[in-house]
Amino acid sequence: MRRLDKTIAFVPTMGYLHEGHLSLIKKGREIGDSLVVSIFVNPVQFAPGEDFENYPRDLQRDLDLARKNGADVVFTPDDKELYSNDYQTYVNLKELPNHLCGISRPIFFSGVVTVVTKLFNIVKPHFAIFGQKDYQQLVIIRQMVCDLNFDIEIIGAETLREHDGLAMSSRNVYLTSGQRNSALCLYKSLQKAQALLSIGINDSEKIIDSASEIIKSGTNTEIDYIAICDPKTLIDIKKIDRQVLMALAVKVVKTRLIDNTILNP
Ligand code: PAJ
Repeated sequence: MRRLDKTIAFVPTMGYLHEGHLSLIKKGREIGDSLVVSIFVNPVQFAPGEDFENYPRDLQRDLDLARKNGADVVFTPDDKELYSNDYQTYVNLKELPNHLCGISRPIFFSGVVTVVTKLFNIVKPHFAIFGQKDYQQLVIIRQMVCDLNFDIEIIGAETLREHDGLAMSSRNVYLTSGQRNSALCLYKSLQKAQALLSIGINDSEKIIDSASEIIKSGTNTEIDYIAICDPKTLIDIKKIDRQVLMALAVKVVKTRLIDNTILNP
């Protein structure tokens, strides 16, 4: 495609595709002359004890969905194809992973950035699309592309939600119906935060306390973090006097869920 002077759009995923993934795929279809989707449950971004083995997989269904939504190529390498027995190289960032999800998942972003680097080198896209649902991941990929001089435009895409606000995620299948109900506390606390800010409460601590109350009032919920921070550096902000990122991670029994929003004063 490059030799034909055609552009390549790329959507990396770990599969078990949902509407959120499909919205990225549709965007990719619009942006590039050709569209590559990858499906690869990347072992090096899971720590021991996390859900690598149980991560939901359904390749046949994914291939059908990818094809129906406009993918020209679906790249589905196996583990040994990307990580041979003598594999040695990992890509790490100095600052951005030391916040939010990186604190409780210390090897996660090294694994993500390593696989995305490899996928970029294999696919050689002009554009790559990532969801804002994984906001820290998006910021980190943008930084890596800039730092390592990849000639790739990174495009951020909006978070798709279920009708009641729950952010779509492959991991939502782990939730029982009771747990799914508890999981709504993530979205509710983000909405409440914007409501508080709109009536002039701009103290991050107060907004985080209110979110924390909402989450704790749900059954079987355990807060990993709630943060209000600069959307580029991810450094905490105490007084909200400009656009900020509010991000949170909550465990509902064993399922760790994340969500975020941009708050506007
Ligand atoms: P995965 O969780 O499969 O997500 C693939 C892409 O879909 C990511 O860019 C993610 O932000 C986006 N996405 C997930 N849920 C979404 C939603 N509700 N709305 C819109 N977009 C959504 O993120 C990964 O895989 C991996 O870390 C990967 C980048 C593929 C590296 O292994």
